[in-house]
Amino acid sequence: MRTQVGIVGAGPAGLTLALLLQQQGIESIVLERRDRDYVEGRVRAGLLEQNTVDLMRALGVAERLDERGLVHDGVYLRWQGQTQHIPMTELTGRSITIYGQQQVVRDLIDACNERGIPVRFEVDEVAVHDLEGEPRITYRDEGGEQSIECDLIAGCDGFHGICRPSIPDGVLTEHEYVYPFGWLGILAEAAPTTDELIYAWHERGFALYSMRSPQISRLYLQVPAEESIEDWPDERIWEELQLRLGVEGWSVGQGPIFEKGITPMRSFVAEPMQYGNLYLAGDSAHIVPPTGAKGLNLAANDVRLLAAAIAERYRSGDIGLLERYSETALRRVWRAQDFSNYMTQLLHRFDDGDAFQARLQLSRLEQLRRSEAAARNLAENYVGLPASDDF
Ligand code: RFL
Ligand code: PHB
Repeated sequence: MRTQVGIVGAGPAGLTLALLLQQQGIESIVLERRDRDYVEGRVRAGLLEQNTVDLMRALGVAERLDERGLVHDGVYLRWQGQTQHIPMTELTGRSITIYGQQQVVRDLIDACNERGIPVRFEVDEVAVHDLEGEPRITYRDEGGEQSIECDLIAGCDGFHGICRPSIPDGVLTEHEYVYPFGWLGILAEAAPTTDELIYAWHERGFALYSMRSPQISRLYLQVPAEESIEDWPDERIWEELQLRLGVEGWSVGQGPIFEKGITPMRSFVAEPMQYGNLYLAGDSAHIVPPTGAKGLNLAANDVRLLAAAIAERYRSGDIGLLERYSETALRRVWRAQDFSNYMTQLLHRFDDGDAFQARLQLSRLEQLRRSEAAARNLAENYVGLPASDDF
């Protein structure tokens, strides 16, 4: 088999890349280890920056997103019984949209199917070879051993994928910070009792009130990193959410919980995001803590830049954009790392509630209330700085 671009991983990065390439007349094959139901069922992110929504529209895959996405013009910060609204759109002219990653992935897979892009699910033993020369991908499916020759490989196989570890030792610099806590996340059949997301600072730890639809709430609690989900029966989750998010005369809307899990939190960047003819995109190259809601949006931005660079190579033979792909993508990656770290440091309980750190956090929250410049800085990063050729 032969194709122009071999894509490993059918998450948001791999699928979006395949569609972007096809728009430029470039062929690709997407290889995915899991089955389609598993990929579409994974509950993850839910907040799309305007840049990501624009990209989905440009790809012609935003019909359901435009119909069902919840457009938000601000968020609330809550601490010690007070609530501060950050009017994102007023401060930046941009908005965010709540639309589940599960829905994004389903829409992307449907579009690949309709447009005849091959996405092979349930392939085993994927391996990449000859990255410095004419690259090849091998894998096993029900027909036995398979091999695909290609011009370029896109490693869109997430943090635990095989592409990044296939780069020879000594090439990558890996930066990593693992936080001493995780997020327990739930989906509940409960109408949200808030119009915008609420990020709450609390002595007992951080909590976030998000949503998926007018009937479905998505909520998160900071928990210790080693926490087991068995220790969190539904009643305990609701009790803790009410304690951390509740204010006088108002409470979190409750309903049956139909999904719950704990996600560890880390910051990670591997650089450069390329080696020979292998290009990394999305979680395979970087992980951010979810407090800034950047993971999915960074994946979308990486492949926007990568697709443009690949298209330029085929159109004119100029490989300048490809050579600069990593440098360009990393500008936004590091901006998002800093912002995600800032949001995490601002809102989480660290070091057993160290009183000095807590006072610093409260002072920063107070500054967001008093200073429009501080609020605007948060808003600009949160909604995402506008996409361009070099950012
Ligand atoms: P993905 O979505 O992980 O997709 C990678 C795909 O590659 C497949 N794969 C392989 N395929 C073939 N061969 C192999 N050897 C393979 N190894 C792996 C995988 O099965 C998968 O289908 O990465 P991508 O496309 O870069 O997209 C990135 C986003 O998914 C990610 O940044 C966000 O979901 C991060 N994230 C969150 N971000 C937020 O902004 N808000 C959140 O609330 C939030 N929650 C989460 C998250 C990530 C999580 N993970 C990765 C553990 C919750 C979780 C549980
Ligand atoms: C979500 O809705 O899942 C979500 C929203 C905002 C975040 C993280 C997750 O910062």
